[in-house]
Amino acid sequence: MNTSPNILLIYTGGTIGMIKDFETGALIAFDFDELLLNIPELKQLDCNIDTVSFSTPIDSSDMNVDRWKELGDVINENYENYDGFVVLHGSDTMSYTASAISFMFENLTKPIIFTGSQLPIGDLRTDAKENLITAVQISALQKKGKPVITEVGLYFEYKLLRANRTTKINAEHFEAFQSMNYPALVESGVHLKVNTTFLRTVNRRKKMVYHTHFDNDILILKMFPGINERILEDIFSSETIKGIIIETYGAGNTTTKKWFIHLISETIKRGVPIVNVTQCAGGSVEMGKYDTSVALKKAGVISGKDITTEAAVAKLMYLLGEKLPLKVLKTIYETSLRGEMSEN
Ligand code: ASN
Repeated sequence: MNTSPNILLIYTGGTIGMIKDFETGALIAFDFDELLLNIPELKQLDCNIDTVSFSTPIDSSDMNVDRWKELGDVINENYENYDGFVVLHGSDTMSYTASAISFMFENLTKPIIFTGSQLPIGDLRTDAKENLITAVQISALQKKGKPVITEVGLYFEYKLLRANRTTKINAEHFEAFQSMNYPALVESGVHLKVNTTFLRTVNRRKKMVYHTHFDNDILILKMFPGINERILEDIFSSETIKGIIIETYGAGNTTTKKWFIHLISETIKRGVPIVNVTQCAGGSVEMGKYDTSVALKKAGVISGKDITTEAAVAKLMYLLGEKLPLKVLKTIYETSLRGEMSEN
């Protein structure tokens, strides 16, 4: 009997599977079978790999809520039949999709590993082969017949990171992602070093719950000195917006101008949640630490703590989709659900 782990490889698009369009010179997505032909090494791995592809592979800049669901559905429908999942995805929005998938799957007991590459798989200097082969290997890691990784991870350039802690920080280097506020889960050198203490633990008795209602009526607002009152009034008065993320300075600071604080508190009073996330790559929002954020706290702004903007977007869409009363949404938002923020 073949007891090797069964892995489902899902191709959504991205540079990893692209070729040059001879007419325009631009990179376009191509057929998944050709991608596999470029990596015969996959056959040598000690696992059974099945593959499935988006009918039209896309550049990840075209990802959206419907496609997150399309991807989630593939995983959900195959959840019982596989020991692990590897998702090939463009790097540009990989952190957003992987964060969204982490919220979609509650009580995950299997790995969902995202990977991609900076250079197409057919390129001589490609980083795609190492990324893909190691991502598959990691997804197949087992201890006593059970998967070692039981969360959504992102593997790129020798590191497995918790996906909802990542940000794409480089469009040039092979090391394209960073996780400033949480250490690597696995490091790939001569050996695969699993940092067991940082892995998410699971309660296998709890049933996996698949959530699909993501509400994208949201906005990210980045603070900058000189931000314009009239423009903000126009935007905040929109009836369409159901949630706002403000990217603030440092530990969660904004201008203390009266009009701004008034706008924030009136918007929250209207029932629109506002989340405070820092513009800094590392560190945490601490409302009340400086005088400049005391008023935000009083107005009922939600603390995003040390969450990334990518995970903040996915979490807000997820919780809005759950149609919770504002108070409950605030409490749940400030709680770590999938390891996306530190507890304190
Ligand atoms: N534009 C590509 C994408 O995100 C970038 C990549 O995959 N490296 O689909």
